Amino acid sequence: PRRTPLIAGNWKMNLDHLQAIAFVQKLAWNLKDAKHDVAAVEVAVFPPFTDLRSVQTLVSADKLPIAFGGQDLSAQDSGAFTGEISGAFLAQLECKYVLIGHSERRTLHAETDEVVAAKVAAALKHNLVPIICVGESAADLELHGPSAVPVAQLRAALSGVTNAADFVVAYEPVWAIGSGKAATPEQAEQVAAQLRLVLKETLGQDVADKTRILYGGSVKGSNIAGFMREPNVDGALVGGASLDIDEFSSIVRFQQ
Ligand code: G2H
Repeated sequence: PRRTPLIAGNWKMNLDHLQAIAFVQKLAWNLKDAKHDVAAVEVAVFPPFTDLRSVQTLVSADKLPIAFGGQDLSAQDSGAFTGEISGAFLAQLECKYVLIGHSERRTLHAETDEVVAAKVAAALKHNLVPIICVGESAADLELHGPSAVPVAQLRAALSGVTNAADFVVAYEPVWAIGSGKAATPEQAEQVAAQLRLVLKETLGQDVADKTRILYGGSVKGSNIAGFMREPNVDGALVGGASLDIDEFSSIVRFQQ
């Protein structure tokens, strides 16, 4: 089954709103220059919350072929939750996607599988497409092998999901994040195939066939093509290399 590849740039806590505007303008220019076909490869950016309004304004004014989303959301809709951002707010800003359960949220903000599942439900409620991030640490890898932890995390995240839901899975081995030491395409494929089996078991063959599974962890222009050749890898979640306009553009053009 054909799945449209997705190249997603997770800016993390980088690029203020002026830098965000400059970046999106340059990215749009590069895509136009390369006659980029979004039907062939979808491009998305995940700026800090404070940049989203600027990105939305640029994208909607010029109908740019760039999707965007938040790096997190609250499981709640509104109320006394100081510092939190609701899925309703993200949807109002025309976010298409939202990252959920990134390893930095899981480790630095103690997000459990239950919290992740609640956030997935909140995203779907507000018609956002969750990008559910899963991945094992170096210690997990040694103790349980490559796919046990990501498989368990995905099962937990999907516990409240219905058959019709549109979502994306991102496999990001924690040992490969920001380390410069990416997984091999074969390692990524092995886990992605296991994750697709989970999709089939929990939500059926159609969902397993249509759902995109991304690889993340030290993706760059020089290694993207190898990942994209794998049958179960449908794109990439890019951190550090998504902040460099030339590097990110070369990742988007992985087919050339
Ligand atoms: C993993 C990834 C993007 P990087 O966190 O989500 O970051 O590409 O810097 O390893």
